[in-house]
Amino acid sequence: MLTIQFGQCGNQLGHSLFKSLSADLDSTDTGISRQKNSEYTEQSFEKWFTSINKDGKRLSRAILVDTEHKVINKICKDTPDRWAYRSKNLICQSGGGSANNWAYGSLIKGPQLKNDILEISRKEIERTDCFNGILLLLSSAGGTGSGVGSCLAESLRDEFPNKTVISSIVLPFSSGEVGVQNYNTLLTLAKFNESVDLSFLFLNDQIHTICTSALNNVNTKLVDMNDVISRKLCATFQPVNNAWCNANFLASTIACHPSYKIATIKSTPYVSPSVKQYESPYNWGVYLQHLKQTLRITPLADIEARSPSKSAGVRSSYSYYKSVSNVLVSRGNTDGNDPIASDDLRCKDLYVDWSSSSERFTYLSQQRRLLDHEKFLALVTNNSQIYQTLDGIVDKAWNTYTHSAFLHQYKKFGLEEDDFLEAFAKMENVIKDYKNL
Ligand SMILES: Nc1nc2c(ncn2[C@@H]2O[C@H](COP(=O)(O)OP(=O)(O)OP(=O)(O)O)[C@@H](O)[C@H]2O)c(=O)[nH]1
Ligand SMILES: [Mg+2]
Repeated sequence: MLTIQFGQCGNQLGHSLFKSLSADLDSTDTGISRQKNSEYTEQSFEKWFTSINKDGKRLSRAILVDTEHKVINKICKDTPDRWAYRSKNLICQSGGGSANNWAYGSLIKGPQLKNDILEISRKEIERTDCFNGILLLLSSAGGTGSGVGSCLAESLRDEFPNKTVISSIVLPFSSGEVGVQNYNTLLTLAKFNESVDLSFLFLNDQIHTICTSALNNVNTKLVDMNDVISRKLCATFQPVNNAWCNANFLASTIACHPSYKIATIKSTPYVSPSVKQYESPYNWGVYLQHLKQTLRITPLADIEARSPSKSAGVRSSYSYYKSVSNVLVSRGNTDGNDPIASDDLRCKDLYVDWSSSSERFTYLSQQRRLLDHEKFLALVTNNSQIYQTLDGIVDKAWNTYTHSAFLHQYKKFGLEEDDFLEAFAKMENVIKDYKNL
């Protein structure tokens, strides 16, 4: 997997991801035999790292891109003993960033940086025997991640038409950030939906609630939120027992229909470090039901951020958002007297009528523990719920647009009103498709 990290959020999130991956490789509390563990670590290393450098550190297969030095300098100083970035893979312009402006990032900065990024990507792909895919990390609200990221998503698609490209896009807090965030998000999602095979969306509001509620962290910072997102990504992408499961398989399974390429990752449990030592994990069944609840149509907000509960039975009267596809990944021991009844997520009423029963649900497992979790479950879900989030963003962007607010900031870098209208039309189509599921 070649990871390309754009802008502040992309780089900070990527840094957290590699910290988690490296910690997972070094974990000794694995719950499986040494032989099996070395198979796992070998596969994981090959996926995310290229080699060991002369200081004995793992070299991450990552490209870091920004239009200012601050963030990349900061994370390079913070690299722990066990892994490092390849210094030639840092692509950083000196400047003041892209000023939260998608047009500036996409139409000015992107074209300036494009050749360097493609050149390093080519080298990284040549270094790999069995290339897995490209993972793009960014936020949609600023100028670099959203704009340069959009420009590169398109260029990577042209340059590597047969490689799988997956994006992880962080959506802004719904209030209290910059006025143009909805424009930037609209333009980013419209571009990515066209260029990449699959996009994972992470909502900062939801991730923040997981930190404050499930993890009981009243002083939640971005670094804590990135840790939560990283665990979701690790749970999804770290090796599983099913050897055929690579990035291409995941993208084509989750986005099995070309009109539906957006997914979220629900996961459980989140246990605050202060209570971890006193808490023994629930049976798999409790976690499974908890994740199933996150698919329910309910006025209860943020079910994922609540604690799993033994009494959370699932009534047949519940109705669920319709899914196009779901992939469940379990990490931890499912042998012995606590098996996992994954078929519970196979039932027809969770899915659209037209999905084929063999395609709509996939269960992947890994007996090895992930990081410090005795049990961890991730549900990668492509379902209709996402239309509400998208609708909210597009609605707010449209409201700003009808007042012609901020438009001159975009026009001065070459973005026309027609480009906006095209993005609105594309996203309204996506929303309509998801809403009609
Ligand atoms: N989850 C998370 N969100 C972040 C992080 N850093 C920034 N954000 C969010 O990202 C958005 C701002 O985008 P940035 O990534 O800072 O912007 P950028 O891509 O560097 O673009 P410019 O600074 O405008 O050049 C806001 O919605 C922030 O809440 C992070 O480390 N984690
Ligand atoms: Mg920035």
